[in-house]
Amino acid sequence: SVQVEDDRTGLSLETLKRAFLDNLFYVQGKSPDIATAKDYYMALAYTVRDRMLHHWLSTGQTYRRTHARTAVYLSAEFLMGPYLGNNLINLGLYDLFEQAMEELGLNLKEIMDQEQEPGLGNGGLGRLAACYLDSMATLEIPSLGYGIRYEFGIFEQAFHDGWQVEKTDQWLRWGNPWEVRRPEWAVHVKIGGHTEGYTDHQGRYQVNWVPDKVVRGIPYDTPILGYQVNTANTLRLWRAESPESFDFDAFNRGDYYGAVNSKIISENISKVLYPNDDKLEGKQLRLEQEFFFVSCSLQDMIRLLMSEGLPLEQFPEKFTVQLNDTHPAVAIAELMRLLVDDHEMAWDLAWEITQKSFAYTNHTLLPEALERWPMYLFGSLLPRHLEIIFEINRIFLDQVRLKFGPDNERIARMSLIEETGGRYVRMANLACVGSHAINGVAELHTELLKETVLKDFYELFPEKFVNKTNGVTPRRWMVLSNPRLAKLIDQHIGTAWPTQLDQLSKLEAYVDDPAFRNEWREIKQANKRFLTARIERLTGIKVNPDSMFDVQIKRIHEYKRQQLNALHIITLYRRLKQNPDLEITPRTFIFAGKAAPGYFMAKLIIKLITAVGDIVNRDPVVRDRLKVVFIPNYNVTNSQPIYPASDLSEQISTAGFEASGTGNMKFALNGSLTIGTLDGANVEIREEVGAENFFLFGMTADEVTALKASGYQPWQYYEENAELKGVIDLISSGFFSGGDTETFKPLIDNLLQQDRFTVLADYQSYIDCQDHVGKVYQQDQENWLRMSILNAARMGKFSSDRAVREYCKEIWHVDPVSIELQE
Ligand code: 26Q
Repeated sequence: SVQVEDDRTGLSLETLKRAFLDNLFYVQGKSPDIATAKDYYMALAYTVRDRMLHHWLSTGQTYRRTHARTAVYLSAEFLMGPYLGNNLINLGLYDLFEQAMEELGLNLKEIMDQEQEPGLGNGGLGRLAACYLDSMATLEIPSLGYGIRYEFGIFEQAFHDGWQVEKTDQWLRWGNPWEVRRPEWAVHVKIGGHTEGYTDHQGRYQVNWVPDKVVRGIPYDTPILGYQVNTANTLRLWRAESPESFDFDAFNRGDYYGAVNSKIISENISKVLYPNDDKLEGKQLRLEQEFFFVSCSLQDMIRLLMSEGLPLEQFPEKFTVQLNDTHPAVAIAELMRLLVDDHEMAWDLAWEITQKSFAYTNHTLLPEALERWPMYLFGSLLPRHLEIIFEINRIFLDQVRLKFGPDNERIARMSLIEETGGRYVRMANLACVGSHAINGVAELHTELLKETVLKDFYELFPEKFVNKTNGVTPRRWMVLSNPRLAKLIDQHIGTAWPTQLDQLSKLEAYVDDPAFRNEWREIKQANKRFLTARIERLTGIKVNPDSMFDVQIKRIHEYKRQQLNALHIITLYRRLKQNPDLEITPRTFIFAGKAAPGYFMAKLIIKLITAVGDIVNRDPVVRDRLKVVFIPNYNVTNSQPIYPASDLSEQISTAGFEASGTGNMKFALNGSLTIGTLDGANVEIREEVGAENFFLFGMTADEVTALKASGYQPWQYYEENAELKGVIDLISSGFFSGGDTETFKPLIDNLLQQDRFTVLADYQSYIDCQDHVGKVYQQDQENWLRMSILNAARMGKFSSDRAVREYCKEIWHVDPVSIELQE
């Protein structure tokens, strides 16, 4: 008899095709003759999702049954990128589905292009959270990610006249097939109001928080598959709604408008992601977001603990909670409140539980990015938490006095409350005091933390400080995004490297193998041709795939120094104008990245780049030797074809300012060479790949500090360097702004007068290094290829699997739990 495979789980080609058409019919309500590209995407997404549910349910059951110790990643941002391709890779079903689609006359890649990625993060910090979820699932680590289900993620970037304009991101417009709404686990979150003291029946003093608003948090769950394992963990994102019963009173008074309006106000909390990733704006709604998702998540953890029949005292054995920067740091006060007020636990025990539960990752050294909230604002939203923070602070400062004596300046610096020039709650201080571990994200960054922003805390708690150098997932950033290179690697060193990235070192044996070298070169060329077509489609600009692809893609920031890159382009352009027959290495300069909408200087840097492109790309003298393109709307989707196609990776931040960087790792992994400063993880990348395979320039962090201490005078560099002066003068003259001398004046004035990020001081070193890069690319192609292979071969350390293993061993003390699929 004929055995028919189940539509939802069967894996034969015939079943996949039938299941896909069934989903198209029964979920989308379409037959192929009227189906749109979006319908095909949705039908395919459901077909893949059906094949994940066994993994997901079995994983949850196993964790509950075994009381598995769980790593919780609390993050205001998760920049997950598109799911479809990644899920197919992790299920091991990519090739099969590609064939099934082909047999239906469809193209898998084109269907994948239909996905609207959830842009629920700004950049590095949010993407790191996503890579860590992938690694935790792959390593079979019981884990939960908690965050916010923003209705509008990071804005979409468009251009008008070379300026960035922002459009709202409508990622949910077509529905999201990857999430499941779980209203049965909704929780209530209080906001505002006041506190009242009372004495309970046992004669103990208690505090009651009487809020003036309550919102309902609804969890939306997304399965996070591990690579080639049965584990499917959960990403749980909270949406804010109004409690059904909340405005009953208003309805009864006949105040229909008021009741509906209060619903709208509640929903505002999860409406939009704040697009700043550097400067803190003390916005009330932002603090409400942070508290909202933290309170929802902690209540949910307590529910899970109790549903396993475990007592509250076991919280730190069941969960270890990683704070992704200070954005969720109010969790420390909220857990204290839940334990002390709601569950009537003694303060000292609650504090022990709290400190045992939390660990804090810092992602920045920029003082203006450190979160601090005006005390009146904090107290008006979270009156009880402010009292709790005062009490934590009182006990903590006694501890400081005990160790250091009456050092009032130290006390003022370490206090959880800033009191000079306005009063603020300092979230980094709260995070340090309430956590048992504090980590930076690269070796240099951790050292600088100990010497600068967290020095006092290091002196008090040296044992809490550890380094955890960032990593990236090789599944998305190689297997999925660079399939040709992944296949070549498979053929030479086997297929274990995606989960044991150190094995890439076996590629070193082939560095002189002519056949392997040829294939390596041809794959890079093919990737460049593919990107070339994409660039033409997106920008209308035709670039030469044989030119060097010189790439800087990341958020636009003065400290990341896209403006330095622009000065180099103008330098080359001037050289060509002065000597049209000059031999130079043909280059395509590729930029992508968003500027925070309120960050004027970052937007001006974008305008400078597009303005230089407009001139250079059209000038016949250049004869296609230089091209400048700005790829719009940088996000995970758009970044994936760029890394595999790049020759040169620009990692040129002022030393001491980029905490780690993770793009730097994606480039090197894909065989791109780095031009970079000794900043963040660049230092460790250079150590791994070898100094001879890395283009180093610029001052060290110590030299930057020393230069500033000695009174940095940027205009002297301008006056003493004729080529630099020529470049700056050309911009000032209005050459790139249609004769208008005002447009770029703020940028130029800033460089000449302040130059906080020492662009002019590093200019010559950068230019010299770039001249060298150009020579090697042009005149020593064999060596370039060798360096490219060695870079990839030596990137094993930068897998997020290594990073997650270190967190597990040294901070979380969580062990893997393997999953058997249940019937
Ligand atoms: C804070 C308060 C209010 C509004 C927004 C914010 C906010 C949001 C996002 C502050 C900072 C961020 C993001 C920071 C970030 O992405 N940092 C990067 O983290 C990466 C992962 O560790 C590092 O590799 C980068 O070096 C670091 O810049």
